[in-house]
Amino acid sequence: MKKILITGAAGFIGSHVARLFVNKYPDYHIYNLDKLTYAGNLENLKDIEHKPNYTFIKGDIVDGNFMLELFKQHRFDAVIHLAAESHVDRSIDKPMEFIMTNIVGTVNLLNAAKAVWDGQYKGKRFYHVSTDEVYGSLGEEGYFYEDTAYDPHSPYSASKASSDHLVRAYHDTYGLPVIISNCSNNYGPNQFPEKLIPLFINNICNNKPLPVYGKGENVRDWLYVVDHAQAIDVIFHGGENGETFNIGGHNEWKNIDLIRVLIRVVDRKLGRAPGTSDKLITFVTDRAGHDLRYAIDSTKLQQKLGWKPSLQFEKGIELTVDWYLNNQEWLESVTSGNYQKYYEEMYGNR
Ligand code: NAD
Ligand code: TDX
Repeated sequence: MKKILITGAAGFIGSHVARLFVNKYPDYHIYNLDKLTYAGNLENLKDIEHKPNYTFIKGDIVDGNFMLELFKQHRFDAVIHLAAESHVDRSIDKPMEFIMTNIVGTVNLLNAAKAVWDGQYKGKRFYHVSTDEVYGSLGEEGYFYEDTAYDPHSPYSASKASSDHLVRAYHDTYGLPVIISNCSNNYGPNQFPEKLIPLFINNICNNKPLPVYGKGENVRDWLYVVDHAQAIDVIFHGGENGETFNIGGHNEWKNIDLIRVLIRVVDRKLGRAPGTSDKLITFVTDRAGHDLRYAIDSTKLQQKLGWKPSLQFEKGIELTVDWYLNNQEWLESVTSGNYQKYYEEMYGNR
């Protein structure tokens, strides 16, 4: 049985990746290693937590000794590394946690894999999940390609860029069998309500202001989270060591246009007259270092491994809004800290 360590699988994207792997590959054992920060929530995994091929381990990737001992104990065949501090605004406020988790934590994982695999790399894989933000910002035209030079602007994106460089360095220097993907903005169920789409759905429901940074003219390329999980599956199994793949939806939206779609869909589902929530739009001071535009070219992934996004954006937004409207308890528990209680009840002091 293949033993796969997925880091950060109590978070947004990680939970979708863990669900896909646990259900699709009964002959793999999935170990979810997560610190359970504010962003990690075991309720995201309720439907798989009792499966025989799934184990949760609470731990911090910043603790290098702990990571090494864990590797020695379980002798993982592969790592899919998603654990990170992931919110740009928090990185502007408090960069150090991003440096520790995203850079030091990644190096700890690389060191543990290197030590335990000890040059026996056949059948081994270290998959690092990264972001398109490492490439910096585009103007009105053009795309990010796999060989676009790195040019990060926020502490978050600089910490992810740094971790990408280190992962490649361990491949080039020690031969570690690594693979990297850089994905555009994800949206969908289970995203913590600090990111644009879930925050604004929640605020529209509660008639709270919608804080649009600057003029709302920044552009993001949105991908449904399950499509990202499927891309990770395809790359994990079909990519070659040392390769990079860009993942994106070819689905660019100016923030203000996306916000108007959200307002229209949420108002309709709540039985409000069209345009009711337009008045909630509130232009606020721009984010410092705010990247203007991200757009991914994922031709390599589509042509080489046959992946493509499965969902039209309109359908994805309907599914996402429905999920948040039907999961008010989840929203309350992730924002109130109740999930900590859930964790203690479920897992005690393990
Ligand atoms: P998230 O913030 O929802 O989840 C991160 C998870 O990592 C949480 O469960 C958290 O508890 C865990 N974690 C944080 N610090 C840890 C530590 N020190 N040790 C162990 N676990 C720790 O993030 P997400 O949006 O699901 O992103 C997952 C990964 O994908 C990140 O690496 C991120 O950079 C990347 N990514 C995200 C997006 C996006 O749009 N959200 C796009 C491209 C790439
Ligand atoms: O309140 C807000 N108002 C606003 O105008 C928030 C939270 C965001 N925005 C803008 C900033 C961005 O232009 O919306 C856009 C999207 O913002 P976020 O949801 O914070 O995402 P972004 O900064 O683009 O980064 C995301 O995509 C890449 C993820 O958070 C990263 O983890 C991922 O790597």
